[in-house]
Amino acid sequence: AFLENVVDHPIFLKGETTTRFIDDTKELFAFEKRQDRATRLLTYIADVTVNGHPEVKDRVKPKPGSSKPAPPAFAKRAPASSEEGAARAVGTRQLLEQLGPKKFGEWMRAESRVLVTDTTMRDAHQSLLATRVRTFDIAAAAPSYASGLPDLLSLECWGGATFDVAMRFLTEDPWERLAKIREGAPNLLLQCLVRGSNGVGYANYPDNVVSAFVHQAAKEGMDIFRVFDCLNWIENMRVTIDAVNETGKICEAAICYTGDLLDPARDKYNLKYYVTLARELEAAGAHVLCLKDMAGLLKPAAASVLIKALREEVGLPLHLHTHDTSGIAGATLLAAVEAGVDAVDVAMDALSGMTSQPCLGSVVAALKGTPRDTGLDMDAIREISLYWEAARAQYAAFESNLLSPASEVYLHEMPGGQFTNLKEQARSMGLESRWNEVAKTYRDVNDMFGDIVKVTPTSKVVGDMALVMVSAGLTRAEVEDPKVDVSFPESVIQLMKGELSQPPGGFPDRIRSKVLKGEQPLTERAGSLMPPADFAEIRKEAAAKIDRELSDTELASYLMYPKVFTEFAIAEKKYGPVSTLPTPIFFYGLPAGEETAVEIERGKTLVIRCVGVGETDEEGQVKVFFELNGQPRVIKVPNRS
Ligand code: BTN
Ligand code: 3PY
Ligand code: ZN
Repeated sequence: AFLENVVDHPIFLKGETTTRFIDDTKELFAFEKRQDRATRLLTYIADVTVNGHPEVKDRVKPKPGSSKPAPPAFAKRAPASSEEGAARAVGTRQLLEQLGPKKFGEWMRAESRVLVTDTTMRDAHQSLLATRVRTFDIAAAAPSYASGLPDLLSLECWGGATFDVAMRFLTEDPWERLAKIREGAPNLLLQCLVRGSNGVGYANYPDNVVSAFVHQAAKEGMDIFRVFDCLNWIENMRVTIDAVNETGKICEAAICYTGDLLDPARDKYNLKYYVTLARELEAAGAHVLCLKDMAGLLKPAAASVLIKALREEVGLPLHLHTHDTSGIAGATLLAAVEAGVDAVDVAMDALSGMTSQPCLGSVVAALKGTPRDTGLDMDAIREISLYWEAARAQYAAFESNLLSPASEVYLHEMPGGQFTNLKEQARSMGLESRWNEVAKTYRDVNDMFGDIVKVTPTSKVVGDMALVMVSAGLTRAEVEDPKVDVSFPESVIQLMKGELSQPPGGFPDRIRSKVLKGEQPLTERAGSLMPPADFAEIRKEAAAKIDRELSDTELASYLMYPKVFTEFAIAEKKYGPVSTLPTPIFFYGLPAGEETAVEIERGKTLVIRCVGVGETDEEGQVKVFFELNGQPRVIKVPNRS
């Protein structure tokens, strides 16, 4: 059919085919490109059907017969009227466009409603499902939020660990995810998490890399940048804060909460500490201040004291982020509301609780009829939550076995996203029965490092060290003893050198000098000592690796994760746009006799049916028989199982 189309084409018939023929008749060749994508997807489906997906190997399977997640459709409704109702024609996104970031912050602070951020698309699945929720399921929910919950402040949907995991484990492009959410929810602010000069990675990047990343994300539709540093070192946040301010988007600077504000024995992190940071962040150019309780350590009584003080001492609106690991975070949120917090983070019911955020629906219900009513619609919440419940069922492989709240979090202080991960890591090292020891050792490492803020990447370093100590049977005293030989993980060496961030006054001498073996740590910010990345040169280097040119977003990915991006791009070339496959097919393939419709781009759908899987031949190859849009297709893949 292709050849006939070509030879029948008027240009061809007129004998005017030149080297421009392909350029001038793209419609013919678009067909071939489509065909190619289909073949690649069939190859992927054949492979995963025969061999399984490595990410779910030996893991719990979803319950058979689970219902397909169907995002609810709502009739378009305007946001609830408020004094600014008229100005807020559509949603917070339009309000930001009208007001600009500074006035937007003032609006937040003046608003009597508690403003609500839904974290389901980022922190909730990062904390409950090892960050594995795919673009397919995330993007599908965006229009439901846009129409059903137009009064939300924002959707936290990007950054943090999602950037890395998307490429590394899900073979998908994080920028494509952002574009799809942006398209699906044009009225809501989109929010992301950036680790200051550690970008969305695990150590400092050159300043121009971090800055370019922020500019690119703003260009692709990101609105609120929540910026933090893993040791609350503001110097490590300035480049990011400045970059956000250059874009005209909202700079939400975060203070990480740790320790126990009301414990006089733990006075390193006292009220003065937080208030000083808050003032400095306000002066640094923040529009919103976030209190980021990444481990869920903020108790209700402490929240009352801290929120009141921060609101009195700075003029910025205050956004509270917490985790429900201890089971008491709902009470913390209500205490914070009472104390005047402007905005809170919650996760949609079906992905809330435990190491995730408190339950959105319950918080909304608790505030109904009070002066600080959120204005959010309970029916819409229930329907959207039902969608997430069905979506979550597809990720059974990534569920942790955490069945109840855990007050032990006050001992180890692990961030929500790390708790279940580290438990799993300990399990895979055969340390499952020794979890209490791991938890206790994690705390010992914290103390040995000088009682530090633990959040990515410092939390990972503490976890690495704790696992080394438990598996080698080393105590803190032994690790600190100059006479005992310890092989420190690379991440610990990096931390002590100052490549991630720096605590005020540096790390304790005892451990630092032992880890660095006399080498001097950095005294300046690591990123400031790195030469600026030569974007043109790096673009060339990357293009050579993947054998094609890179878009600007791809270059931004490569700059953050050169190896991970390269492997992703090569896998994408081989398997096509796997992000368009429904999740059960992505992880488990297509059983014989089943059919699926795959929309590879808007309006272009492939109907794929698996007819059967053949025997393995002498060369170890298996034929998988498909129908593609009704036409028979056979794909041969190696049997690696
Ligand atoms: C990658 O290699 O970066 C992408 C992961 C895709 C793995 C596919 S899934 C089907 C097949 N089975 C494997 O073990 N690997 C491939
Ligand atoms: C991240 O950096 O990914 C976090 O979620 C920190 O809390
Ligand atoms: Zn969090």
